[in-house]
Amino acid sequence: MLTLYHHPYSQHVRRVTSLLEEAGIPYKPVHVSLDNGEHMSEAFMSINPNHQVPTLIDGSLKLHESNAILRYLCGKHNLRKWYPADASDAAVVDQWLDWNQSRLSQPVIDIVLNSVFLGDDADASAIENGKERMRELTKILSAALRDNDFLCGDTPTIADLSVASNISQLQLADAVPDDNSIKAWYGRVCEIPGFKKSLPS
Ligand SMILES: N[C@@H](CCC(=O)N[C@@H](CS)C(=O)NCC(=O)O)C(=O)O
Repeated sequence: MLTLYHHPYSQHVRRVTSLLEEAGIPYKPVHVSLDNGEHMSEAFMSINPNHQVPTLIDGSLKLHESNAILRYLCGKHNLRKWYPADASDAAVVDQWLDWNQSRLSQPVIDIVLNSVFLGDDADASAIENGKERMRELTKILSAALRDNDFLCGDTPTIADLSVASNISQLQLADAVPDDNSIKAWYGRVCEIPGFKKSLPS
């Protein structure tokens, strides 16, 4: 059985859990206490030297990077509706997966970490800077969703699970973009049972 090292408030884990739950793939969740520094332990670093969750173990395969894990699961379990076989369709999914990592991720981390988790150590300028960057990203995401129910067309793909996991993180800081297309799309993703199950209770 697969083992997934996770933390309930990790947006990067959330996208993986969503897919595992939605596809009904059995897995053993192992909680890594980021709060107590367990991710920096020798034992965990031997599994993932980047000291990060999610980390997936499947037999002899040890895999980190949430989007790589998503693609692996789709390939292994032939989840073509979540990650299409057609090269151009898959490329559009990849585009949004990469956009999520390279553009959306950091402002989300800056806003949420500093507004919710760092307490007295919070950096107010990082929050402001993150919100400023979010204004541009909101326009890009909103335009992509204007004519489509989901990022890559009429049905959800792993791109939606990945990007929506960051939007759900913004909810913690009450910073979900105030945009009708994004809110309607996020509502649709939240109706996906696997995504719903991945949200912290
Ligand atoms: N690029 C990685 C990022 C994973 C990540 O940043 N995980 C956070 C939790 S949300 C973590 O484990 N942080 C601990 C650390 O970086 O030391 C991915 O997509 O999986």
